[in-house]
Amino acid sequence: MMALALQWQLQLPLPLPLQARPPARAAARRRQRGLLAPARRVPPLRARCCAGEAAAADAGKAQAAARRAYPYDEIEPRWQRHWEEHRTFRTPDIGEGLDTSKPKCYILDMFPYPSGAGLHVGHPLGYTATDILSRFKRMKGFNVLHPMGWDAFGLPAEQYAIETGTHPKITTERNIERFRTQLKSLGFSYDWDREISTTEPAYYKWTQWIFLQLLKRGLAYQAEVPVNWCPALGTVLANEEVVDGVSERGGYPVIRKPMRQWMLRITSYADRLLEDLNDLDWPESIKEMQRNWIGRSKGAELVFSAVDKEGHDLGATLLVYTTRPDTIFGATYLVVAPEHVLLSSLASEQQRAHVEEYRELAARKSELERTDLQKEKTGVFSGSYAKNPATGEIIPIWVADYVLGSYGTGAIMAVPAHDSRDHEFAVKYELPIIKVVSPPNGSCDPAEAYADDGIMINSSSTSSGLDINGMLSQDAAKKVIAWVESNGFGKKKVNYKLRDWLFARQRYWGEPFPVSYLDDTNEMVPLSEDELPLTLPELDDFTPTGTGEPPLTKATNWVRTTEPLSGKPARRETSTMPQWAGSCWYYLRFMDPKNSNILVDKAKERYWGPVDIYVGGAEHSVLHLLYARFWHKVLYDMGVVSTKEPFKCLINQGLILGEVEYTAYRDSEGRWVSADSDSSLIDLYQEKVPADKVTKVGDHYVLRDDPNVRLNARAYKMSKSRGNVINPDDVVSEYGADSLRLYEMFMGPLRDSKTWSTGGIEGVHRFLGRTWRLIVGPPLPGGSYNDGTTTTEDEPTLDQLRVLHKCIAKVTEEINETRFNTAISAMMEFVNAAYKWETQPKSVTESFVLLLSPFAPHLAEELWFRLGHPQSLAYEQFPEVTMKYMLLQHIIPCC
Ligand code: ANZ
Repeated sequence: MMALALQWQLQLPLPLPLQARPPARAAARRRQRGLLAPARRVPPLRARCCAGEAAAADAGKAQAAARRAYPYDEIEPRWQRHWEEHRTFRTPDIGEGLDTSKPKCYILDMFPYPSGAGLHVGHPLGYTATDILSRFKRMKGFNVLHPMGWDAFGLPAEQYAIETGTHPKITTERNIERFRTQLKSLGFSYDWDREISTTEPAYYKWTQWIFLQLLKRGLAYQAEVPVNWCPALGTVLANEEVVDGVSERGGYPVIRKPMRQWMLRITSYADRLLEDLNDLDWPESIKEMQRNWIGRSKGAELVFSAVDKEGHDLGATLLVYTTRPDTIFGATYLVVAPEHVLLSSLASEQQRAHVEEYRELAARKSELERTDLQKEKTGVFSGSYAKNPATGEIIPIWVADYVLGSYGTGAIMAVPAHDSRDHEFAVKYELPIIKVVSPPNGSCDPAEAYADDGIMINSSSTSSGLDINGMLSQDAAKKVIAWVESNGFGKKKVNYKLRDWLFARQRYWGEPFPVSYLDDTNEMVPLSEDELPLTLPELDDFTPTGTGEPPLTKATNWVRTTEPLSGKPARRETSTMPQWAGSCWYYLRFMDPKNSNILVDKAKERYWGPVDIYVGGAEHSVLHLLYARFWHKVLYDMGVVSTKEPFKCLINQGLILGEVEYTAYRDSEGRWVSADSDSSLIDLYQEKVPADKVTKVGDHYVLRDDPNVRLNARAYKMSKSRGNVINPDDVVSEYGADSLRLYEMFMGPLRDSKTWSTGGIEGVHRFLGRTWRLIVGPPLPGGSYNDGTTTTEDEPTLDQLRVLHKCIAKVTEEINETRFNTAISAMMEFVNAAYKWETQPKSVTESFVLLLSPFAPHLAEELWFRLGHPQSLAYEQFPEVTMKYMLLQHIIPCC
C-alpha cells in the first residue's frame, strides 16, 4: 500500500519549461561530444521497470518476483475460453428468453476505428470502466446490453491500399481480427454475438436506408458549395478535418474550391439540438462545446438600399446581419464578403479590376485565416454606396475577407467605434468612426472599440424619426428592431454558426450513395429501398483521380446502370459517405444486429433505448455526438426510435500520458545545475535521468545521490516518435489482463488525465498475488498451488463481518459513482485486514471474491470455482450491505 501511495505521488506530472530543450541540432552536436545522454532508445517494457519501491532492487529480480505473484497466465486463458464456449455474456433477445420485467442497462463504448497499430493502453481505460459497470449491473439484476463493433470505413485503410495495393477490405478484416483478439485477451464481457462492422453490406444497407429517408424529407440535398479541397489527398474535407489550413490527416495544404456536393440539413434541427442538451447527464464542458458549435445568436437583418454617390436610389438592396441593432447610428460603412453574390454588380467600373483581384486573393485563404484576429485586415472599396436607414447618411460599401460568405447574410454594417475588427479596418482605410454607446461608468480607451453594452449617445435623427439616445443598449436594440420592422427596413433574426453538414467524400472506402443520375436529363433518382444495399464494387486502383472525380468513377461497369422504373440509362453517384455516417446510428443496430427487414425492431428499441452510459474520448464531443443526435432526432420524428436523445449519460475518460521523464542539467564543465537555479536552462546540457536515480523532496524531484540538484519532471502524450508508447499486449503477457485492468482503474479518477507508471502496475499485480495467496495459500515446493482454497467453514466473527460490510458499502458506492480507484483502495484495505485473521471464513471470502469480480474477473472466477461453484459468477448477486454490521464499527471501539 505504501509503495503504491508513493508511486501515485511520483506520477504527478510537473511542468517543464518549454525552453528547456536545446535545439535538436545543438543536442545532436553535444551528443557527439558525449555531453548528452544518447538519444532515447525504446527499451523493452521489462527493462523499463525501474521506478517505484523496487527501484533500488535489480530490475530483473523484481520482474521475476512480479511474475511469480500468481499464475495469471494459466487462469486468464482458461476463463476466456470458458466465457467464449458458454457464451456467458450473450444477452438473449426479446422473445428468446430475455426477462423484460427486469430493469435494463445499455452500456456502450465508443466503438473503435480498427487501426493497423492495434490497441493502445488508452483504449482499455474506457473499456475497463464500462466492463466493470456491465458486470456490476448484471450482478445487480439488470439485463445488460454491452456490445462491441468496428467503425471501419475511412481514410487510413484506403491510404494503405494506395501505398501497398492491399485492398481496404483485407486490411480492415486483418485489423479487426487483431483488435478482437486483443479485446478478448483483456476479458471484457462483450456480447460478441452482436458484433457489427460499419463496412459490412448488411450494416451499411441501413446507413443507406437512413440516407434515403433524409432525402425524402428534404434533409439531404446537393449544392454547389465552396469546399475544402485537398489536392494531395485528392479529396474534399469537412471543416473539422482542416486544422490551420492543412488537412488534419497528413498535414497537406487545403484550398477553397466550389463543387457540387451532398449536404445534410442539420441546421433544421439546430434549436432542438440546443434545447435538448439541457436534459442530458453529460459533462457540462461538452454541452457547452456543443452550444458554441451550434452558436445561436439573436439579432436583426437590416435592409440597406444601394445608392449612387449623390444618394439616388439604384433599386437594389443589401441585407446585413447584426447582433447589435442598437449601434445602427454608428454604422459608417458596409462590408460584403468576397463571395457575396451581389459583389459583381456592386463593383463600379473604376473599382472592378481591384475587386476581382481581391476576390481571387481571398479565395486562396481558409476561413480560419480570414477570421484570425491577429491577421491584418484587408479590403477594397467596391465603388458603390448605401443609405443608412436610421441616419439617412450615404456610406460606402467595401469588400473585405474578414466577413464570411457562409455566415448570416454575408454582409455587415460596420460599426468601427464598437467592433474591434471594424475599428482596425476603419483606422487602416481612414473611414469615419462614430461613437454611439457610452460605457455606464463613462470611461473607455478612445484608441479601441468599446464592445460592451452601455448608454446610447449620438443616436437620433429627425429625418428618420428614430431616437434612442439615453436608452440602455438592450432596450435600444428592441426599439430599433420595432422601428425597422414597422418601416420595412428589416426584421428580428436568429442565426446559427452551425452549417449544414457536408456529407460526401471523393474516396473509395465508404458507403456508396444509393442514387443515380439519368443520362439524358441528369435528373437524380434514388434507389428503391428493396434494392439496398448498394454494395461497393471491387476496385484495384484506389488512387484519387486528382481532378476531384472520386476513384469510384474507375469502376465503369458499376457506374453504368439502368434506372429500373423508366429503363433509361443512368450513372451512379461516385462520391461516398463520410466516416461519420456509420457511427451516427450504430448504437441502434446493436439492439437488433441481425434484422434484415428493419433497421431496429420497435419492441427491442423501446426496451433497450436510449444508451444509459456512453463512454469515450472527449475528442468526439462535437462532431460524432452532434451528428448522432441529429440522425436520432430524424429517426424519432419518423417513429423509428422512441426517445428524443440517443445517449442519456456520457462519460469522457481522461488521457493516459507516457511515463514521467526526468531531466537534469549540466554546465559546460559537466557540473550539475539545479533546474531552479538562476542560469538559463537553454544554455545547459540536458540529461535524461532514470527513475531509480530520482527521489522526491517536498513537491519537487531531485537526484537521489545529490538532493541539491533539482530536476524537471514531465509526462508527455504517448507517441511513436517519443518512444513512450506502452503496448497493452506486453503488459498482459508480463502481468496479466487483470493487473492491466486494475492498474488502469487505480491510476486515478476515470475522467482525469493520468500518467503511466510501470512501478504502479507492479503494485496492483502484487495486490492480486496477495489476494490469491490469502485464499489459495502459499505456493507449494516447485511453485504450484493447492487445488482448492484455505478457507474454513467457521462462522465469521463480528469484526470480520464489520470489515467485509464496510468494504461492500464502499465498493458499491464507488462503482455507482464511477470512482473505481477508491473502490480498489477499499479492497486493498480488506485484504490487508484479512491477512491478520487467523482463519478465512468461506462466506466472507465468497463475498469478497464477488466484490472483486467486476475489476479482476479472471482471478475472481478462478477463486469462485475453487470455492466450490462450478458456474460462472457473472450472474451471482452482488453482495448487499447489512447495516447492523456497519454500525459495529462504532460499537467495537467502545467495548
Ligand atoms: C454590427 C455590430 C456592431 C456588430 C457591434 C457587432 C458589434 P455573432 O455573435 O458571431 O453572431 N457579422 C455578421 N455577419 C458576419 C459575417 N458573415 N462575417 C463576419 N462577421 C459578421 O456575430 C454577429 C456580428 O458579427 C454581427 O453584428 C456583425 O457585426 C458580424 F458593435 O453588426 B455586428
